[in-house]
Amino acid sequence: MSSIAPTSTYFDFRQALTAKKMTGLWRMMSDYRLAYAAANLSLAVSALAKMFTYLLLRNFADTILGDAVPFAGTLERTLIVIALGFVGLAIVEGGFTYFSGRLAAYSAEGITRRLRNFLFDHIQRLSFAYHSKTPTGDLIERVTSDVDSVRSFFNEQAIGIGRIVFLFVINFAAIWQLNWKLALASIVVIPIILIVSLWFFKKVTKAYEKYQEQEALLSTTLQENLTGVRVVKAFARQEYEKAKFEKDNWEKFLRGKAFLRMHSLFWPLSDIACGFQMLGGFIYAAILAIHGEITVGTYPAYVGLVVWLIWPMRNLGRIIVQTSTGLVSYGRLMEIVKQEREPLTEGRVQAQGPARGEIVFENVSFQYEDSSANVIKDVSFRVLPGQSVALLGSTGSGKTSLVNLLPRFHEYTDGHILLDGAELKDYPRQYLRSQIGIVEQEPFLFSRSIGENITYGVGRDVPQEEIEAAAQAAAIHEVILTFPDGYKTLVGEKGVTLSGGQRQRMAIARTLLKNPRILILDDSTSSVDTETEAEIRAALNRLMENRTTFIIAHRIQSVMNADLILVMDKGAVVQMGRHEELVAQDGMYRQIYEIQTRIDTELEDELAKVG
Ligand code: DCP
Ligand code: MG
Repeated sequence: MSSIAPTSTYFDFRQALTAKKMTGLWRMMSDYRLAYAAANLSLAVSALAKMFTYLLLRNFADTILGDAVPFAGTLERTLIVIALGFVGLAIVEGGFTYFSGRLAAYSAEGITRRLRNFLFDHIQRLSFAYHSKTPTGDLIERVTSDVDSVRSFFNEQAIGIGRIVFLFVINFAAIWQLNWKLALASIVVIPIILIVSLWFFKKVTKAYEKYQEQEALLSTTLQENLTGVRVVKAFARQEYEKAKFEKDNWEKFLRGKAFLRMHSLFWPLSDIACGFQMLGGFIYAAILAIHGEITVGTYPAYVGLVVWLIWPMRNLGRIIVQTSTGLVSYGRLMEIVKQEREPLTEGRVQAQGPARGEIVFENVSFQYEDSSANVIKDVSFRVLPGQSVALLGSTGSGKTSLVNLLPRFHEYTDGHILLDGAELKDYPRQYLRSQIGIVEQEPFLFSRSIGENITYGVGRDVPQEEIEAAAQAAAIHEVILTFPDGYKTLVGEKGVTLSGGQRQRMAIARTLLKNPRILILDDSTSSVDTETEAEIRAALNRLMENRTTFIIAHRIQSVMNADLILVMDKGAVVQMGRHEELVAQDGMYRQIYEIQTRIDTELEDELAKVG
C-alpha cells in the first residue's frame, strides 16, 4: 500500500476553499485520489465476483432442475467445478471488499491528519482580533467533531458512490442480459428514491447544522467553566453554572433528537419503497417464468441479482442523506480556513540585526475593530534608545492597549509610530516580536518542564549554565531548586503549580534569555508581596539595563526612576514628564503620589506600633 501512500503530510487546505462544497471535498482528496480510484476498482472487482456468483447459481439450478447440458462433461465434474467456483468467487469478493475498506480508511485518516495539522498551524497564525472574538470551545469543537464527520465522509460516503455505481451497472446489465423487460421493471422506484432523498437531504442538513452549533456552544460552556473554575467557586455559582449547562445540554439533546428523527423517518420510507420494488420484481419474474419467457434457473438468479440491484438504489438515498453531515462540517471548517493569516514576514523595512530602540509616537490613535470609540487618543511622545517609559493611570485607561501596538498585536488607526526612524507598520511582525520582550501580568506557562518554559521562544539551544544564570537574575533559581526534579520538573497538571509571583519571575528569566532590545513590563509587580516585589524590582532593573523599556505599574515606587512618565486617563496622556516635574505640577500624578505616600506612611506607623 505504501506505493500509493503520499509521504508529505502538509497540504494547504486554503486550496479547498470554494463555494461548491462537493468540489471542496474533492479538492481535499488531493494526493489520495489514486487510492480512492484503487478502492473503487476493488469494489468493482468484488461486485463482479458477486454477479458471477449469481450467474453460477443460475447455471447450477438449470443443471440440477432444468435441462441444461453439464458444461464440464459429467454432472459430477460440473458440480465440483461449480462448488470450487463459489469458493473462489467468495474469496475474490471478500478479499477485494476488505482491500477497498482498508484503502478508504487509510485515505480518510491521512486526509484528516493533514487537515488537523493544517488547522492547528492555521489557527495559531490568525490575528489577535480573531482570537479575542472566537470562543476557544467553538474552535476545539470544529477541530475535533467536524474534522471527524469529514473523516466519515471520506471513509464511507466517498467510497460508497463508486460501489453504488458499479453494483448498479453490473447487476442491471446482468439482469438485462437475463431479460430486458425484467431489468426495466426492477428500477421503477429510482425516481421516487431520488426525490425523497433530496428532500431529506435538505432537512437533515439543517438539523445537523443546528446540532453542531449547539454542540459547539456546549463545549464553549464547558471550556469556560473549567478555565474560570476559581471564579465559579469563589462566587459559589456552582448551582447556577450547573443549571446553565443542563439547559444547554437539554437543547443539544433536543436537536440531536430532531436530527436522528429525520434519519429514522427516512429509513422506513426508503425501505418500504425498496420492498415494494423487490416484491413487484419477484411477481413479474414469476409471471415471465410461468409464461416460459425465462428459464427456471433464471428465476433464482434474478432473485439473487435483484437484491444487489436494489441495494445500490437504497444506498444511494442513504449516501445522499449522510453526505449532508460531511458537507455541513466542511462548511464549518472552511469558516476557519478562510480567515486571513496575520502576515509575519511581510514589510518594507527588512531590518537586519538588533533594533536601536528609539520610539516615537506622533498623534497616535487606536480603536478596536469592534468598538465605536478610540481607546488611544492622539498620543505623542519620544523615547531614546535605552530609556524607560512608565505608564500610570486608572484601570481601563488604555495602558495595555498602547503597549500592544508595539509588537503589532493590533494596528494603530491614526498617526505614526516610528521605530528607529521608520514607520512601525513597515516592519515585519516577526522582526518586531523578536526585538520585543513582554513580561505579562499573568504569564502563561506551558505544561512542559521549568527549563523548557524558560527557554521558550529563545530559538536556539541554551546551555544549562545560561538558563540558571537567567533564573538567578530573575530571583527564581533558589525556588526551582526546591522542586523535586529541579529544572526538569513539569509545570501544571502533572507537576508543580507556581504562584503568581513565581510565574512572573519565570517570565522575567525567559525574557532575559531572549535578550530583546525593547522590553514591555505589564503590571509586573502588582500581585506580589513587598519582599518579593523588592526582589522582582531588582531583577527587573537588571532586565531593563540598556533596553528601551515600557513599564506599566500602579505604584509610584515602580515608576519614579523612569526617564519619562506618561499619566493616562481615558485613552489620552494627561501628564508627561519626569517624577520631579510631575510632583511639582498640580494634577493627577501628585494626587496619586500623595495618596500612596500617605497609605505607605500609615502602614509603616501601624507596623511600628505592632512591632
Ligand atoms: N478593550 C477593548 N478590546 C480589547 C481590550 C480592551 O475594547 N481587546 C477596551 C477596554 C477598555 C479599553 O479598551 O475600555 C482600555 O483597555 P486596556 O486593557 O488598554 O486598559 P488598561 O491596561 O489601562 O487597564 P488595566 O490597568 O486594568 O490593565
Ligand atoms: Mg492592562
